[in-house]
Amino acid sequence: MKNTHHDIPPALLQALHQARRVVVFTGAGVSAESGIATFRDALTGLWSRFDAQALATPEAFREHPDVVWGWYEWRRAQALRAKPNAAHRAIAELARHVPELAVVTQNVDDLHERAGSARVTHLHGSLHAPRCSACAAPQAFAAEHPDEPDGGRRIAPPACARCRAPVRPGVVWFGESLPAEAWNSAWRAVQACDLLFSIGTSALVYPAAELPQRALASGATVVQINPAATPLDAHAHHNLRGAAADVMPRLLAAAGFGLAV
Ligand code: BV8
Ligand code: ZN
Repeated sequence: MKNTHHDIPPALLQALHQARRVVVFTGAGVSAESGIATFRDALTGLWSRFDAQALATPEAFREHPDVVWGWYEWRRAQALRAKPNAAHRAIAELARHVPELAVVTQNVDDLHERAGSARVTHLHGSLHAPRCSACAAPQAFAAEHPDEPDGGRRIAPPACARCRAPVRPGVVWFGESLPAEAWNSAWRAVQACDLLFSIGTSALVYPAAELPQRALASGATVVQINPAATPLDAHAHHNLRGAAADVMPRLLAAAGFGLAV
């Protein structure tokens, strides 16, 4: 069948048709079209004077718990308002057309799950799993969430229901190690895959950014989807320049995996 979708290389379609184990590795760019600010530009208003890397740390939480908690509550409000976009849906649909597909995400929102992806590994935790900063007991959120479209505000973190220490966001901060279970399962999936998509990530944060390199080393085909260049450009077999919500549905259509109407 002639490839009517101009910029999906036939070699990529062939690799996709032959793939048995696929890994879809995603970053904040896959949620951008759902209105969730990518990590690098999640700093407006109150936080505009902070650098994301400085704010997403245990030190920042210790020094200004209300600024950090307020930032995460603002981001959680965004995530709760957001809807999965066509990229999330195409990734969920793709799993129906290949023998095995694992989603490994750096994102802390739950849009992959809400789009129907069954196997999702969160390397950097989740906005929806707060825990005690001292005894690590999981905490429930109070029903309401702050609705701060911008500017945000300081919010004192709640006290742990068990030991009264401050509750912290359930995410992995810079300088913290990734959850061993998540990292091991992502590593195993990448070792075994024959095709890895790297979608919407600047490929700058480690150890997550090692995963596409690992896939290349294991002989997998690596496909990158990003409107901008990243350090992965030089190594990926295919670089599809564009927005995930635009490219992913076209990729499935070109492969004859058209989204179920
Ligand atoms: C660890 C959760 C040690 C929190 C995050 C020097 C060299 C190398 C490494 C280091 C170093 N110094 C320090 C380190 C280690 C550090 C690190 O890698 N730093 C980097 C910045 C150099 N890593 C760590 O600290 C990690 N832990 O190493 O522990 C250790 C070891 C052993 C024992 C104990 C300790 C922990 C890293 C996890 C940090 N937490 N997130 C939160 O979310 O607040 S990472 C954070 O950045 C985000 O969560 C995100 O996951 C990650 C990467 O960002 P991206 O997802 O790529 O998003 P970004 O905004 O950067 O880019 C968006 C992309 O989308 C762009 O490319 C854009 O073009 C594209 N895009 C935009 N629109 C679209 C699109 N793509 C497609 N479609 C669109 N429409
Ligand atoms: Zn506690």
